[in-house]
Amino acid sequence: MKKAVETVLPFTSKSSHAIERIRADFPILKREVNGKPLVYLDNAATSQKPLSVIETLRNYYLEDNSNIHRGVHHLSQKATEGYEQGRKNIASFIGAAEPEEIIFVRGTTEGINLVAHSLVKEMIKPGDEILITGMEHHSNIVPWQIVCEQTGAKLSVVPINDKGEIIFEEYEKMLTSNVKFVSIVHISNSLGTVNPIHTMIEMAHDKGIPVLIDGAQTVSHMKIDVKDLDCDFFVFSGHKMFGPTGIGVLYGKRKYLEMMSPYQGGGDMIKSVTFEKTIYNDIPYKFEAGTPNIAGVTALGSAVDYINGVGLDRIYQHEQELLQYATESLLNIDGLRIIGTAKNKSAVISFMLEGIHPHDIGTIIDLEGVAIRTGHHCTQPVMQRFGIPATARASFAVYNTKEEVDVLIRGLDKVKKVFQ
Ligand code: 7TS
Repeated sequence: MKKAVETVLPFTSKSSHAIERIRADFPILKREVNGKPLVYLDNAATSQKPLSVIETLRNYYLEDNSNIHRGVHHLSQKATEGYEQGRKNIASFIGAAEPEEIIFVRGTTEGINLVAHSLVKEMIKPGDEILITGMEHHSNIVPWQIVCEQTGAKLSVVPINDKGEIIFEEYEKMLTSNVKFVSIVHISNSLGTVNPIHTMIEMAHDKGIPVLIDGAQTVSHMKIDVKDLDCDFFVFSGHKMFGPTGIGVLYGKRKYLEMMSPYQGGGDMIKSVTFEKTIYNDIPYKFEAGTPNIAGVTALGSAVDYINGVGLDRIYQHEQELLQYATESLLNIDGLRIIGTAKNKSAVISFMLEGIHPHDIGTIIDLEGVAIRTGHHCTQPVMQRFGIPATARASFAVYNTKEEVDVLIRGLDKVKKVFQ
């Protein structure tokens, strides 16, 4: 597999050369939108893809396309190799004890649903509680509501403060013996809050409660070690970490994965089938029924190589600089309010402009080639908490620059002029 970043350059925001090298890896960043150079600030929704990932996809279909785990012929072996290499890459990327603890799913959403249905639904009783926080994405709310509806359990929600931080004393109080499962987001996609999950996991474990972490906004921005965190499950999506859409990861501790029921039945997830009885396959295959997204996993392995090539420490440092610069620049705009002012934030900034609907901001700024997200960001309860219908959101990745922040600010000045 080709590494896209071969030379390590000194990497700070002042080192525009290093960023230019990274930008050159992402062909889409060269395109224009509405006659202006694209300024892509919607990375929390999905990241752009480096050429190495695109080439891996292309090469897979050009050279190796075949089904996996079931053929002795050369192509099937090559395809299986690429797929299982993807699993190994992901396992070492997040510090899993073994590749068997990595289950490939469609994305964060499917990973959470899998745990909800194959584990929690089966162990939870009427009167038990599932605990989440007030800043979850809908995909970490609705699956639990479905489980609660079907079992008579209760969904409890830890409140957040005006900065968009978890109220810790409440979390502590709410971790009662009724709670049978905790599912929390690491980084909020609408507020940018980075939750202190290490401590939160420890507190839940002190009471013997397993914990799932929604890492959708984490893995391409911050180093994760699931062994060090000691989380029981960790889920994320490939498309937010420079990989393709339609592929995601569920990490689970072996002891849980082994006790869980299969999520779907079909080919590959079995050892033997008779009409009387089916013996399920070992993990991870027990959870990967049917032909999986072979190209997606292979290319995800390549995305991991890409991130490792750039280095997560340097990515984090650059994005924090962008966050600080963008926050200061935005706050210079009269009538601009930032929603989500936690002490520990990722480079995601939700904001409102007094008297202007976020959708109008998004539409007008698009004419300047700037892509930001507007709406509730699939976190309607967060909007309700802050008493707002929607926000405009700029979210950054390693390839973004301070110059792009300046384009955003100039665009917002134009938006204000239109509405004056
Ligand atoms: N959890 C978080 C924290 C997310 O940000 C998202 C997607 C998901 C779960 C669901 O991920 P999926 O890949 O299964 O869809 N967040 C966003 C967003 O902020 N804008 O579009 C998708």
